[in-house]
Amino acid sequence: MAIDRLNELDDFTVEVPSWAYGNAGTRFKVFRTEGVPRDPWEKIADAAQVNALTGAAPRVSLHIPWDRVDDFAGLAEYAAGLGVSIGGINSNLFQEDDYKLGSLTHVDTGIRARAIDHHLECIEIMRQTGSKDLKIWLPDGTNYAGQDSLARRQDRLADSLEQIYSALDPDHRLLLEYKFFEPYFYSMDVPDWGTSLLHCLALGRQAKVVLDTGHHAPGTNIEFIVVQLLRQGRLGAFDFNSRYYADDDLIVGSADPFQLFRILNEIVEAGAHRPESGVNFMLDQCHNIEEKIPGQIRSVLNVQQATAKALLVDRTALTEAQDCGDVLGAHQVLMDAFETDVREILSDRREQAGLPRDPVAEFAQSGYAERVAKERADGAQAGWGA
Ligand code: PSV
Ligand code: MN
Repeated sequence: MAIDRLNELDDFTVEVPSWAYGNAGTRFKVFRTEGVPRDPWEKIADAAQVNALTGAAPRVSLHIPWDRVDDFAGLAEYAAGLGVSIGGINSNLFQEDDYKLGSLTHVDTGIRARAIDHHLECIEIMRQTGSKDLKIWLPDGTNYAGQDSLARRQDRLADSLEQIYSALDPDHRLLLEYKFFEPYFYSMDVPDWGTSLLHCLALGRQAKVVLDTGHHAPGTNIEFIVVQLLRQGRLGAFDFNSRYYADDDLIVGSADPFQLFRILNEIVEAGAHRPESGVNFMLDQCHNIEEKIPGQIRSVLNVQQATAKALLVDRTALTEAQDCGDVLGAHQVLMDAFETDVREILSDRREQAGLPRDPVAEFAQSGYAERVAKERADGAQAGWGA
């Protein structure tokens, strides 16, 4: 077992989403939780707790307009003071009446221009916050066959993306996320990794694909998609979460830890866990019924554990077994790593780094949750759409 490779975890980090700290729910009910942040500043303060306790979550993604503030440079400075930086800037094209029939794909040039302008605003926010990633999830699609021309929608999308891409700075990236259904159910305009990749290839080197683990049909072999995107140098980022049914947005590694391991095994095999690879390991989750900060800590630890197991895989033995057709032998090498309990080793490593052995327990004892519940008793809590 490749124990010494665990040092490669030293600079393996996970980006957390600002929206994970606000209230969330389903279309049936959004539950309120005491102490939930009321604004982006408080969301960042909560995210900084996750980093302080895990040492592995130094960036926070923002969602615009939810996280719009008057002073973005000030927000980035505030974040830096708490030991974190601003990560990806997520645009939002899913909450405007104008976008009912499409945003970047809309037939009306005025509405398309509005959607493009929103991205120009996001790019300006990137300049002010030092963020390098513009993340676009396109919620456009149709509900009925024949409702619109699938081909012309692609043409309009390509043109809109080109206008956004040309506004990027040379060190910016455009990250295009795909999703096979929802909010539309007959067709989505970026339903799969192939469509996202084709648009990225047409745009240029600064365009990469985002793989959200909840955005595939059941049974999809996600690690295969990871391999293909890495082979093309076009895997820009993950939105990690877990699903049982659809886009459940549950804690990463909770529903299917083996799938998470298989994904990270391909990542490690390709060396893409290293920061130089440019793959941004982000979370995209909602904590509807569980406490949010502990939920985020658990998520970071789950990704770290799966990565540790992937690093433990005896790659020499694996290749040997694979090359001589030893089917069960090769499978066993992988399972040996997956079945290794790495929790104590990771606690030891945290302790050596001056971090708590058990970040979840440490948070519970810290009194932070009780303190913010009092401080934030008044005012409107942040949540879906705010
Ligand atoms: C869409 O389901 C999505 O995965 C996109 O990344 C959005 O920005 C995000 O969820 C909002 O949680
Ligand atoms: Mn996502």
